[in-house]
Amino acid sequence: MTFAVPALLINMKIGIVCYPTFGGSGVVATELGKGLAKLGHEVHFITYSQPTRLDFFSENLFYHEVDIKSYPLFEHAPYELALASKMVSVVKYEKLDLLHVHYAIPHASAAYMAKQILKTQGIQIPVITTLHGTDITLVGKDPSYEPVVTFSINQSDGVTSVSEDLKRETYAHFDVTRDIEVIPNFIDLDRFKRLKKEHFKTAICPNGEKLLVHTSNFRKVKRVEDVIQVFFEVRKVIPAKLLLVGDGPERDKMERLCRELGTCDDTRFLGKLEAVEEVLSVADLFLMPSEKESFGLAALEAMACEVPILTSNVGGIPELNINGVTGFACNVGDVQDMKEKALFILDEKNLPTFKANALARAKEFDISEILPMYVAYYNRVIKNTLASI
Ligand code: GMT
Repeated sequence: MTFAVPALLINMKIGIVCYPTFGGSGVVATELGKGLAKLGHEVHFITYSQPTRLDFFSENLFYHEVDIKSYPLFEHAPYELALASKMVSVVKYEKLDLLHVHYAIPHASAAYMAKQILKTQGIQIPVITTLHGTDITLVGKDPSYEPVVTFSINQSDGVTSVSEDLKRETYAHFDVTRDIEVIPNFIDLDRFKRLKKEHFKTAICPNGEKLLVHTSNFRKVKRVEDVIQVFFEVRKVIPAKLLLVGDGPERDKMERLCRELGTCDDTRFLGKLEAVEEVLSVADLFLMPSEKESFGLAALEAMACEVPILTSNVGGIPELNINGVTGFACNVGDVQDMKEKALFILDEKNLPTFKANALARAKEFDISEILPMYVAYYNRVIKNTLASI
């Protein structure tokens, strides 16, 4: 990786707060932290468990576990308070320059509380909140969270969103007065690339079948049932196999649907896989028929592995998937259209072009292009915050 290093604050001390699990926001936050550490910044992750992709040693990476103390009186342990307390101590003792929280709920409000506590101790800490998607489009809009989400976004010193569409959605549904900087998701093309895995392809598709792949957290919003229905339709026309990567609340239902449609012999549920690039390396088509999707990081990972994508046309997906070029973007739930578009892409006359286009587009989102945007934004926010004291 080669990055253009901005003139200001060469070595920052940055606190990153995220969900450390398999979700897209946690992946973006972890990869961002790793990229910043490679640039020489000191990065402190503050989470309730070790982020999934942070399982190695680096002199610039630190991990602070949030201690969640429970008590018989609590029906739910007060995570937000434990997180705010941990932020206070890490900012104070590690002398951080900035807190960057990913996913508004409850990270932005916990950061606000930490900031106020630190202020009483004479410490000013700028806070940046990155909006990832469901924190705005699903959960955040709910009246049980909306006032706190609006307040904590407005109280952040900087706000970023992962697509223009998510920025529009935020202004449409929340009384947000802050400027929102759009910084898209990114990919490390050194890791996500088409690997030589022909033996794997032969094992799954022994008769040259086309391989369709879907990866997600199997939540309702992902519409995994459409993946299975599209596959069912495609398989009526050409020999094909389906790999489903990930796990979540809809998994059982999806296994039942496969049994009902009689597609089980050609479908494999792989569960949570860390080396997803190995599966993507043998795929012919990636499916993302989501109901809502603020960016679609999983689709970008597929494109980096030279896999065309068939998606819905909602949210920020059209900012990634160029219709008719890198794949197709169809109306949510239009299985017939998706089937026709899938067959068009999978036609050997078209497939090589779609594959090449997918990779070319993915290159525009390489970490080396996007990381400098975060560094420049950090510098701007720190400068503005210091100027306003
Ligand atoms: O629901 C998910 O897909 C997970 C979620 C998350 O926050 O962990 O992903 C969201 O953030 C990703 C990273 O910015 C985006 O690429 C996904 O599009 C977004 N998911 C949705 O909007 C549904």
